[in-house]
Amino acid sequence: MRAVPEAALQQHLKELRVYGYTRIEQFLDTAEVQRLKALVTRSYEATRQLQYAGRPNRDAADQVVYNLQNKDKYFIDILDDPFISRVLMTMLNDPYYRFLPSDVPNYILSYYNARSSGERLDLHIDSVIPAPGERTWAMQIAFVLDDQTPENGCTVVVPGSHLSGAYTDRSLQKLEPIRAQAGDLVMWDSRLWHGTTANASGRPRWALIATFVMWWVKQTMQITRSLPDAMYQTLTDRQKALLGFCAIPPVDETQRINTKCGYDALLPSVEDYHRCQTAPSAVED
Ligand SMILES: O=C(O)CCC(=O)C(=O)O
Repeated sequence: MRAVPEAALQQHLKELRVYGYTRIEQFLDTAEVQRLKALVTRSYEATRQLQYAGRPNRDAADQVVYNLQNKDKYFIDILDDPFISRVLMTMLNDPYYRFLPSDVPNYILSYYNARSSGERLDLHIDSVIPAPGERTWAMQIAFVLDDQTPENGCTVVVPGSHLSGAYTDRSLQKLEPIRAQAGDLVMWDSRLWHGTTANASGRPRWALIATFVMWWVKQTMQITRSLPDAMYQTLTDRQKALLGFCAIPPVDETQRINTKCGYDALLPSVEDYHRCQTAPSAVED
């Protein structure tokens, strides 16, 4: 992943604040794109027979590989890039977190999928509720693995709509297509009205979409429960925190009195978290 100069980083932050999205051109080099595409294809083939609950025709609308963090460590490593962390810390770090130093992420991963467009994806927000104002609590980043155009299911946005304080208007006709190239990184405030065009090309349009939230927001998937322990053992403390292991609510006050904690409270294995969550401490009369 290429280094982004400070002046460019400041511009990307300005674009996020004003337009609600920004595009970092050629963030990944060709080898990185190829490596990620090969991993996505392998994961897609490996999960092809899997039924997705609530989606009887799982590939009818689009193709999705869920929970990339469980599939290959490289999917986690790319999230921990210095530029991405700087931007997301600016947007999502809680300055009063206390249990971690102020120069490391305290936001967490909520949802991490690879997606190839199929049918049109209607305008939506992923912040769940709309709200105007400078602060957001959810951000999405897309690693673009195929050139995307209005013909093959590119992302579309309504610039500035993150500040509207309103749910989407799906009848809006004039939408901004993001014509990104393979290797680009697109970042947006999850309050932004966004969707995709239909993919009429007959070819895949893969992008990796990671949703990050402030530490107190409930994760979309139970990332800390489903992560294979073999993967957990390879992670740095910072990566464990990024996946939410420093933001698991305690069972009760004898375990901890805060949802959030620091690296010092991380446990040796995923099994240990399961045990903590299922065995409330015994309180004797
Ligand atoms: O695939 C895309 O470009 C956008 C996906 C999207 O809107 C989402 O994951 O919320």
